[in-house]
Parts: sequence; C-alpha cells; structure tokens
Amino acid sequence: MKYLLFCLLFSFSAFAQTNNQYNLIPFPARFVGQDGQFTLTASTRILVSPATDATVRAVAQTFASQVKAANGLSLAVVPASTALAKGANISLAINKKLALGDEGYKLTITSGRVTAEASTSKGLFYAAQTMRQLLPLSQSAPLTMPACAITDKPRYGYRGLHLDASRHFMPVAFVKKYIDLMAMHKQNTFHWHLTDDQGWRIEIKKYPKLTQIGSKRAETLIGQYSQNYPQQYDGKPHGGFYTQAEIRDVVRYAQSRFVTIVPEIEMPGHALAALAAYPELGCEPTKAYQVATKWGVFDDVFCPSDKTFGFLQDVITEVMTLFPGKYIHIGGDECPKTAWKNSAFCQELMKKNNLKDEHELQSYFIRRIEKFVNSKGRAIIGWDEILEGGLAPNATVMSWRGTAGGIAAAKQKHAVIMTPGETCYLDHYQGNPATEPLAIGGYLPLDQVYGYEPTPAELSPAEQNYVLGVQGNVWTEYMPTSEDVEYMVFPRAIALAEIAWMPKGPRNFEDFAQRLKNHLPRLNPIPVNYAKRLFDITA
Ligand code: TNX
Repeated sequence: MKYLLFCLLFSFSAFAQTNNQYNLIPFPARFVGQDGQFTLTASTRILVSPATDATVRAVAQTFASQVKAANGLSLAVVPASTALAKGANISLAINKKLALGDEGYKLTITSGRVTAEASTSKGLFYAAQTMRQLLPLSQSAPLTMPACAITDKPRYGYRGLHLDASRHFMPVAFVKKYIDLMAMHKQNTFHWHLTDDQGWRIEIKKYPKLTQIGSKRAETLIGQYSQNYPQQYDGKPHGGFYTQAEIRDVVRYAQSRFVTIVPEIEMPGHALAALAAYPELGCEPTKAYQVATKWGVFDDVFCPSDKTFGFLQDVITEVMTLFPGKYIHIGGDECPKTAWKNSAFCQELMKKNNLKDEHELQSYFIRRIEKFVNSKGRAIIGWDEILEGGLAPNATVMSWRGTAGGIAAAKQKHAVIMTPGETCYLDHYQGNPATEPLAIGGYLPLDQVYGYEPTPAELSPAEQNYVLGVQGNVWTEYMPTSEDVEYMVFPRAIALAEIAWMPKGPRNFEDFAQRLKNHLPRLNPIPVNYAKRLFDITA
C-alpha cells in the first residue's frame, strides 16, 4: 500500500500541485526570489577576496571547473582588487563579521553582480554549491542565475554519509565521486568503514599481514549458505585495500570539498579479517581463523589482552597520521560475548578489574581505547552498543538500533549522531522488494527518509544540544559494485542531506519531491546510477 502511494506521488500528482521554480537541495534557510537574472558570459570573472587566501582561491577554482564541466564555460579567477575586476562579475569574499557560523553564507544575485560572502572558505564553498544548482542544466541554454537573496546556514554541524568498503571493496575513484556528491548536497562528514569480518581494507605498515591476508576472502561455498542469507552470495572471491598513499590522496581530495573523513576501525567485534592475519589477537591464538566468507555476526572477536591493545594502539597511531579529523570511529557494535565467556584469561581479567559481566568487559575495552585516543588529542565515536556496561567518559554515540541509544546517551550528556535503521539505512529496500534488487531487511522509501526528525522530542532543550547531526549508513553486503551503491544511495542520501541542513520545521515532501525531480538530471552527465526507474525521469 505504501509503495503504491509512493508511485502515485511520483508519477502524477505531486509535481503538478507545487510550483517551486528554485530547485535548490538542501533548500536554504532564508530565500527571497527576485525579478531578473544574472547572465554568465565568457568575460564574467570570479573575484576572490582576500586573494592572498589560498583556500578561497581554491574554492573559486573548484567552482570554475564545475561550471566548465556542467555548462562548458571557462571563468577566470582573479583577485578582487585588479582593475579587470570591474563589471558584471561573481565575487567570493571572506567577511569575518558575518554571524552565520563557520558554514553559513550570504548570496546575493542581481542582474549586475553576484556576491557571495562568508566568514570562512567553507561557507564560500557552500555558496558556490548553491550557485551550481541555480545554473541551468543544459549546455545550450543561456547561462543565467535567477536574482535572489539567500542567507543560509546548516541546522546540524554533522551531516554524514557512511560507506562500508569491507563487505565489498570500493575503488578510490568511486570514493572521490561519493565525496563529491556529498559535498554537492552540503554533507560534511564521510564515515569510511574500513575493517570488518569480511575484509581489512587499510594498509598498516607495521602489520603487513592485515592486507596480505586480511584483505582477501575466498568465495562462499554453496554448503555454507545460511538460513538467514539464502542464495545471497555470488560464489566469487573478493579482495582489495587502500594503500596509505591512496588514503592520503582521498583525504586531500575530501579536504578540498570540505568533507571530514571519520575512519572506522572495528573492535572488539567484526574482527575476523584481523584475526585471520594475526591469530594471537583472538582468545584462541592457535585457531585457524579465516576471513569471513558469509555475512552476519561472528563469535570470534578481539581478546582484551595487552597484545591486542598494543596492536590496536599501533593501528590507531597509523590511522591518526593519515586522517587529521577529530574523530576515530572504533565500532563497538555486535560483539558476541561467547569467546570471552569461554576464555580463562578473560574471566581472570574481569575478576582483577571487578567487572561483573562481559558487558562491563566490553566497556573496559572501549574505555581503554578511548583513553589512548584522547591522549593523542582525538575523540572516539562508537555504535550504540558502547552504552553497554557504562559509556566511556568522552565518547560520541552513533544511534543505529533505533533512537533509544541516542536518547540515553544525550541524557548522560554525551554527544550523539542519529542513524536509526528505520530512517537512515540506505541498504534497505527503497521500492517494491518484488521488483527491486536484493537488499537487506527493511523497507525505507524516500518519503520515510524525508519525514525523519533527527532530534528526539523526548529530549529536553538542553539535552537536544547533544545531537550533533544525522547520517545515512550504507552496508554493502548486497552491493558488489559502485553502481549498485549509487542505485541504493541516491536519491535517498539527498533527502538526508536536506534534513541535516534545513531549519527545523514542518517539511513538505511534495515540495522536496518536485525539486528533486528537477535536480536529479544534474547527476546524469556525471554520471550517477541513481534509482531512476523509481522516479519516472526520462532526461
Ligand atoms: C548491522 S549497523 C551492522 C552491520 C551490517 C548491517 C546490515 C551496524 C552497526 N552493524 O555490520 O552490515 O547490520 O547487515
């Protein structure tokens, strides 16, 4: 029934009922449309101020290359002070007095001039993304932007999108494209899931076997197909990892798009690929651990030994040299306690530390890692299972099993990122499961994503301040290729991007759907394999 409604909405009614001629996504906080337009020509220049600021110049150059790619026009970037700068130009200027936060901007478009102002180059970058969306789609159309006055800033400081590169390796070129698409929609945090049972994907110099052994998995044998995942394996071996040079390149690229990368190193569970490489890190050091060839949750996890902590600290140390951002995601989800229950070492450790059960042992594990990460001036994020047995003092909680974990964490005065499965899991079906590609579990159509309010009403105004933002998660068990990822992620990630940016208030799905329908063809020349057939788009 829901699916039917969804189709109806897209095919016939919604677009006819509203008439939003400004197809901006996310829609700006304050927008006043005006008469007239600014026309870009071969003599239009991009003026930068201060011209001595390399980041402002870089924003202008990126914008110029995006206009060139989309519309075929070359725009020169020049210092605002040059004599050439007179006339009908586009000015990008830092204005420290603007009180719109470090991501906000003001954009004024008249027939004579375009002025973008922000207190940071990041704000100017977002002004440029808005300008891109105001330009026409077609190369042949006259290049105009409608006159308007925009004052814009995001609702949340954390606007995230996640990608699981472990279940299926995703090439560097795709990761950059993904970051580009995030930035186009003003998302600012890329959560890169780099390790899991089925593959270790990041080169660690001190532990070469992590990638020599841990990045490769054998094909799944028919006899291994499980009840829960019948016929959902492709019968092929898989592998792949990112060298440190590639990671540095991606990090630099993301910086140029004002996207921060949060790397995730999973612990204590989802660790089979690491154990296959270094069995001494498990509770049964003589066991022949294998990189998992099936999906699911596995009993073999990191043993909380000094050897394991030494290893993880070494790994995190290398990870911190590659990723300059504040956060290291340490996983923490789905850690079965069987191996710890059966381990004499673990039972002894629990006694010594007065830990009453294995949940407290998990908390001990996370706290010990947090202490190390904090000692290096960084902070941890963990999935909501890190609430078990007591939260580490400075941890940020990612609430994925619904919103309860996020609510509990905010009440304990911990920062929270909302990623509940029922509204933020882009690996769920987006249309009728009978005709859609195989997906995991739930059903999450676009309107349900768009209807999500990330700050739980159960929280007091003071507690609400702990909600940093919202993120879409993309687990790739059933997305072997980057085209599959694009199909599942777009356009639902665009709905999340708007939710994360737009001020709180009643949202109108029909208005969004209309803007989206006009916006999606912008992705065609890139190209992006978004779920076109669900959106009746022929462009
Ligand atoms: C649960 S969401 C997981 C992932 C799986 C996903 C889908 C979360 C923190 N853990 O390891 O990929 O379900 O199967």
